[in-house]
Amino acid sequence: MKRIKKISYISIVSAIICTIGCANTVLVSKTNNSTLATHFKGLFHLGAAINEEIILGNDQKSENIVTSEFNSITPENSLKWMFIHPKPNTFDFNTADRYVELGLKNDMYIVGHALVWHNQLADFMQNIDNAVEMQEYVTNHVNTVVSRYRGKIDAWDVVNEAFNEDGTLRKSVFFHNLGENYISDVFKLAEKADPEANLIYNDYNFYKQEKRAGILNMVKKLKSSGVKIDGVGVQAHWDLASPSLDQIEQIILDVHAAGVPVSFTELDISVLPNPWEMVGAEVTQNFSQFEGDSKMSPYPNQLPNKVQKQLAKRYHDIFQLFVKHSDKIERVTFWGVMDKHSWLNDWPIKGRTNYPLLFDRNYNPKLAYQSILEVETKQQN
Ligand code: 9MR
Repeated sequence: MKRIKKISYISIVSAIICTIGCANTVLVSKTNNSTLATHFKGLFHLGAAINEEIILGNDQKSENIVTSEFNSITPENSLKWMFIHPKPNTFDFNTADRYVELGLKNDMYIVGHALVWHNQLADFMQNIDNAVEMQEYVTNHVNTVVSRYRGKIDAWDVVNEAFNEDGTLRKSVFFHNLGENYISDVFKLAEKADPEANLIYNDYNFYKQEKRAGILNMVKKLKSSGVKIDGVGVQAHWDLASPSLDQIEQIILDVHAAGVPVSFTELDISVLPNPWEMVGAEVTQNFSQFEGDSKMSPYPNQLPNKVQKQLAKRYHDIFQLFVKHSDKIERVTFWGVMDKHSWLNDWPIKGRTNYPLLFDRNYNPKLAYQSILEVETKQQN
């Protein structure tokens, strides 16, 4: 079954290549039957974030791609606090349980995303102004959720996006109530609930030197005080030009120097205009005045070949760098499976048509998929 699917991918990809020409030396046609996961096997896990439709079995085509191409999954939304713990004493594990089952059934590296994050938090948590109450809720949340999946979820994004762009701590509701030690306390709670799980700090805009330094100082402090932290998650919501390869390499080197492996946890490449030079993933930013502006969504029907090739080259270059530093990289996860479902169609401007992933709106692999498979690995099968 899988083999048949793979052959059809290859013929589609070859057809695309023939249509647009093979002049670009990067895009030599593929001859072996690798999947993304097998191609990078032994170097790093290859993952995808999956939405609720996939988890619940309502999008069989995406599920087939996920189970044949990837060996790791992250829940795009389904394990976030607002869904899993909506009221003080109410937990809802229906979708989360299905997510974990899917990962176990397919022998995947299962990621939990995310335990403590100021966004997509339950309403009851938003306005707490009492340290004791906050501590009780956080303790209960981490204990209950992590213990439930002990031995099943392999890695947790324990704390997500706790830093400002200048490297200071974000004044979130957690910081407000618990002070700066809340991060180390949450890591300790997570370790207690599942001593074997990989515990990750996850954030965006690591290419900004000040932010990176703030985060990595925290990582070093945790490590030197004996708190278990097993890695840093670099979200990697990038575009065609930024960050530069040098900047990405510096991220890898600096995280490694802080003493932990790096995972690229939310990789996608926007191809749409970004006139404010705004990158990263601050989800509260609002640019509604640009909605419906065709200059801001120039490819409503299809991605021109020229841009398709730019995207493929960009992914190729990035994966070449990942292979070069594979000894420092644990996992690379795409933030979604196919373009139609990407959050980038609605951020930072709603209703655009973006093309950031490896599979197009018809579930077919794009040139970018092919270009990644053409990256030479040190341990080719
Ligand atoms: O992809 C997620 C999207 O469906 C949600 O609407 C959004 C709400 O905050 O969160 C998106 O995922 C975010 C992830 O959980 C954390 N890093 C930034 C991601 C993109 O916003």
